[in-house]
Amino acid sequence: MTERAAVKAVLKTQAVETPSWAYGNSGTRFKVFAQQGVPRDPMEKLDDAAKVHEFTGVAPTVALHIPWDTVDDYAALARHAEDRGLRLGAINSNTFQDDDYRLGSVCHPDASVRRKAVDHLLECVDIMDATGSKDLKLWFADGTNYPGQDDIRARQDRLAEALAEVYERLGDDQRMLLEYKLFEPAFYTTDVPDWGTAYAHCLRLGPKARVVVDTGHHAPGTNIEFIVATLLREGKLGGFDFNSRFYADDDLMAGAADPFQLFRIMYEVVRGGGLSGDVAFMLDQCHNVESKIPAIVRSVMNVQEATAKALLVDRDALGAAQRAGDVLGANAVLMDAFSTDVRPLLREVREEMGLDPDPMAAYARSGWAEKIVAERVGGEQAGWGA
Ligand code: PSV
Ligand code: MN
Ligand code: MN
Repeated sequence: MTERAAVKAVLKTQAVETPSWAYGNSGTRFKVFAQQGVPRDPMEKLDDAAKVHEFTGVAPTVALHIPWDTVDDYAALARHAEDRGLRLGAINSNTFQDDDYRLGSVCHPDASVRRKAVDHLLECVDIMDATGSKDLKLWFADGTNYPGQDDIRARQDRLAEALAEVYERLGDDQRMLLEYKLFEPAFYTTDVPDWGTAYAHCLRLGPKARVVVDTGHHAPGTNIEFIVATLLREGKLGGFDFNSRFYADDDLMAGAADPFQLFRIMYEVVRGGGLSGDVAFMLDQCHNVESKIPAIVRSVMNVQEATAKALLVDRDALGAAQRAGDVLGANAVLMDAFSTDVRPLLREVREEMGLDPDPMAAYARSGWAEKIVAERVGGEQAGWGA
């Protein structure tokens, strides 16, 4: 196989998971701009996700968020997905939208609130059993706003206890993915603020617990690819929530703000064997002012482009330059790959997969956008402003 053919073979097997909440209306704390034709229920979110997969060929799974995607029959929802060539992906818990969670959920000082939160997490595992989902994705809004508000160490103990109970409930082929976030909604301490805290908890829990890297959840200037390299090296990288940011947790389209950073991350993934392993590549974005389905198609394509460039790095030449201490030579090898226009290669990949080489144009021609505007009235909000 030529090198080009090998790169194309990897790209054909890539899988990017799209989030159900990206298909619904969303906004900022100031305003949710309702768009026409957005899904009215979880089934319609899957119908839209099926279009993203139909035109990109590499988005076969959809993450759910409970209770935003609550249905009576999860097995039926999984069948609805299967009928459209999709599978249900990670189940995302929600312990941040109930009045009881004002002072936290699994870290709350009151044991009855902690019980309620853990019960919700256990219910999410029940849902995984019904949907066939492999991953439980946990993000906690827990934290404090003022020094002295609560005991930082006691909150870690409560967190560990809650995670251990949920971990025990996981089936043999189910995993717990723990996500960290520097700040927001808490502004003084956050209980899982960084990869080190998440890693420490996952390490104690065991092999089924892994860390999720959301690219929007770091301080400005953080070297995310270093975190990725370290977690992969330790066998603890569970997956990504891809999105891009200019300031904080902006949740813009992956690869829009800083394609070079996405390339550097994907290079460490390739370097660490993360493409052929069990790392989940998820999007976690909101499309507040742009059309949602094309924005998700574009994001998937941006991840593909970064991956293609990462695969094109001449690793033999890079290694030789690194061993020789050739700083500029090594940097040039990496930059050559980043500067390559991989769009023709990806067009070929799509043609060989029986797809239109231009997913954005193919979606626009498909008539789906007009159909959903005509047929769907009163679409739902994703949950953030709900
Ligand atoms: C909140 O910051 C957040 O964006 C986290 O990244 C979660 O993954 C997501 O919401 C869904 O709960
Ligand atoms: Mn996230
Ligand atoms: Mn986030």
